[in-house]
Amino acid sequence: MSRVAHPLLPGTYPDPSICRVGADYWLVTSTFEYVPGLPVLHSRDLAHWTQVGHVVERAGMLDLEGIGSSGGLYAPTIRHHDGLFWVVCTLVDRDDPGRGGNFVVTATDPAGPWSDPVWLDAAGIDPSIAFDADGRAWVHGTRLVAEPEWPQQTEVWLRELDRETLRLVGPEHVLWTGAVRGAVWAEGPHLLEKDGRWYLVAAEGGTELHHAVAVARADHVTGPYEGYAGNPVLTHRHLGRGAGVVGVGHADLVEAADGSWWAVVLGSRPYGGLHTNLGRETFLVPVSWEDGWPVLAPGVGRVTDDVEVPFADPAARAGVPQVVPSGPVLPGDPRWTALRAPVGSVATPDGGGWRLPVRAATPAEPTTPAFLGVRQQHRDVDVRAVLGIAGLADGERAGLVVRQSEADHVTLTATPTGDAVLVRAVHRRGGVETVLGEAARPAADALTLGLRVRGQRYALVVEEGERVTAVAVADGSTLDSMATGGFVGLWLGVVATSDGRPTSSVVEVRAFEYHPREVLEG
Ligand code: 6LW
Repeated sequence: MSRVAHPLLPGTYPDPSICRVGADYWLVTSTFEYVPGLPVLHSRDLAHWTQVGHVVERAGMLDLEGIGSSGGLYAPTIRHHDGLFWVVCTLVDRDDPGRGGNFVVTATDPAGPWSDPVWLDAAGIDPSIAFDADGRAWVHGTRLVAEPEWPQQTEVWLRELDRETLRLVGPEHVLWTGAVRGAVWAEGPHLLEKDGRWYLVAAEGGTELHHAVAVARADHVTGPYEGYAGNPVLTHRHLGRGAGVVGVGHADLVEAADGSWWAVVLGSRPYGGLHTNLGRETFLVPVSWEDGWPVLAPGVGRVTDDVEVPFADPAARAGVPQVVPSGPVLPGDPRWTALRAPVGSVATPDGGGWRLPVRAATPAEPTTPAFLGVRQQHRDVDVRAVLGIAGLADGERAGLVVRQSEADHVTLTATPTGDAVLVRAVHRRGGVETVLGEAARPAADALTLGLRVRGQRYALVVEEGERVTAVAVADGSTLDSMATGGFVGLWLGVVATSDGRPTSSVVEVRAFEYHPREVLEG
């Protein structure tokens, strides 16, 4: 018995895509405006995952400058064929539909390096790629229907990819517009070949509460595709808002080494009302086949609290996903992300923290502020940042940020003002700033700022030895994507800004710690 606690990947790991090569499973997820982008995770048992790198990890590999929050890198697909790993993905600018598009990258080692992106001549989002028995590559994706029968009607298209030139060639085929008439966003399509038939697995209903997984099949990759009479094959849309996991969809199927089948899906765990601060997370469901059709979560029909993976490593502690170590987040930890481009941070000589150049940009702009952060992966978590602020010029500030987007975030920053340090908590909500609280401290070279997150209560604190003083408490239920729109959960990080003035200052992030407060069993 090897029961694996859900979610498989806590925090913002949406749109999971998975493939197996021999004994190894590889998984990628969306990262939007955060870089490095598209984490690559590895597992030997589907249960325990270790991040080995990122697909988009070189400066300049993709230009995300100016791309607003919840734009950026959407819904990658990872596949392996003939010694090569393939990732197809979309770079989205929600304010400029003419920018970005679908691209393909390849690597011989999924840990990288990945090739520079090659843009595909195809509109829409959520590209996927499948290889047939002859080695021909078939790219498919989702796009809005040109003359829709209903608003936000989308269609799944397919074209062959020339593997040498990486160009789409031959005729285009429209495969599918969803199982349900009137359903929005038939999306996240993945084609797979099994027992001489082609299966199209696609999400529909939109990525929020009505999300679902549907399936169609055909004798030829180009169709015609016949929808399954048992659709949808997985959804939580009928469970209501009180369900422990909502918005389940966007499945990718994989055959395990023992011949069993599995699907990774996204879903969200609301708390404190219909609020999903942890974003869309990755879950695992078993798959069986009946009469030539897949049954997701047979006998249960839903994502469960935990899942039995017979071949999972029993020595690994259940309930402790390996992507979430507790304690200091050191430079080199793959959880660190910046916004849109690297920020020029350098590990401190002791390797315990960062030297972070201050930037003129603030977190309110869709550019690259001096920000380094990690996903909020737990409902209850303590964060502590020890900040060396001696290098800040008067009026510059450095501190912590609870981030949803440019328009919605909370900062707790320290500003040297001569003989004192002003600590201020500000909530930027829908683009409007409100000071939540202030505290003055004597001038100092270093300061420890912290977050005490308990459900929707985000206490912003100053730590002085054992003494912990709350400067303000922010309401987390104003920050999640249900409240603000968008596709991401919250990030917790450090930020340093001169608020628009030219600067060459450097802040020392001497330590950044992330301590989940949930009691982990095992
Ligand atoms: C993604 C789409 C979706 O491209 O959300 O869940 C979008 N569905 O498939 C962003 O993650």
